[in-house]
Amino acid sequence: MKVDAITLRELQLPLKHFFETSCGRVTHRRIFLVAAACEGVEGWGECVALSDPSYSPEYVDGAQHVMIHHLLPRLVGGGPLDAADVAPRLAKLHGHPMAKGALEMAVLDAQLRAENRSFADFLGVTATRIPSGVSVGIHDTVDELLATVQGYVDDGYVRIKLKIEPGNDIEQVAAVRDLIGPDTPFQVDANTAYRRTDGAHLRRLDDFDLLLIEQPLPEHDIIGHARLAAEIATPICLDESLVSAAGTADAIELGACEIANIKPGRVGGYLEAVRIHDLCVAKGIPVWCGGMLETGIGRAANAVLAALPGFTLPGDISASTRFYAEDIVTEPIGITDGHVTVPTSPGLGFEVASTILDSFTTATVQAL
Ligand code: SMG
Ligand code: MG
Repeated sequence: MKVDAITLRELQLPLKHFFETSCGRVTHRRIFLVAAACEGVEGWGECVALSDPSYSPEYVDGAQHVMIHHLLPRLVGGGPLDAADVAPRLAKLHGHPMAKGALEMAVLDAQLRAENRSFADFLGVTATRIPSGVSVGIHDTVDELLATVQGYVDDGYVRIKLKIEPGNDIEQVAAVRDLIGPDTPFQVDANTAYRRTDGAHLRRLDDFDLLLIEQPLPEHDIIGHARLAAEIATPICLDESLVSAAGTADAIELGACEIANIKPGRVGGYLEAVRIHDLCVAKGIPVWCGGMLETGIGRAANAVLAALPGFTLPGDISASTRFYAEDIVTEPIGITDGHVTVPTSPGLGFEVASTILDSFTTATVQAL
């Protein structure tokens, strides 16, 4: 396909309730979308970078800058392309998987729409629904936390994930486990908040029968995660550390990654996400699909990816209404019996509602 034009859009979406992690508190989500016009069809990509580099080195302004000044000239300089050409064309440019992944996503969406083909068909998935888990932020009080968790249990979510950090961990985990009972799948996410010396403290989490602890240590500390995996019984799951299939293979070999959180945006796009899925299946490592507070655009595509057979644990693919009062797609992701229906419409599985989109758009850049 020939890429005729690329439009970058920025949106400001207020969160229904603040979302706090050990990285900080988010009250609004700055959403960065890429629209690729290719031979009469339009494809959309959602860049998962946050507004500041608190979760990963990438952030919205940086992603836009690198896209405009470095990625796009290389991408279109090579002539017509399809989604599989995006990563190889950009490979000489280091890093920036979130910006690269958003471009690949837009091209893939356009390509599938041009072929009148669904992402589900492209991936060969057969599951029609996937289990839905919810990610719960750090709260000011345990009572407020329990009220929030009870609400999600009532909504039908099949798995609870709780954000933790030093000082907001054992007591909160014990209270939530007590509330949801022994049978509800439960996991925690530290977003790099602990250090190698915290092994004895984190071992206390072994009492609560958690599915996993996600990214306890800093992203580059693969050896530290391997040592921690030997020290505690709760399985170690990596999130921030995994930015490529090659790095994931190394982390698995070193014993640092007993479970993998796959976020397409974090690893450079859906095609690399599939490669990580395939690698983990081959190595016997369970995977699940993470979330980055995406709009219905990213959520729909994630719901298709998570229907691949290696995704044996519920993902952070909650309803569109979990974070936002309004969504920018025509059919927001909904939960029925704790499950999300796998979208099967042509493209990545969503239709953008242009009037709602326009009402939240704060900036538009004609990048190409
Ligand atoms: O989209 O449901 C979602 C958010 C899930 O907790 C979530 N994401 O580390 O896994 C994670 C966080 C990253 C974003 S907040 C800093
Ligand atoms: Mg995480």
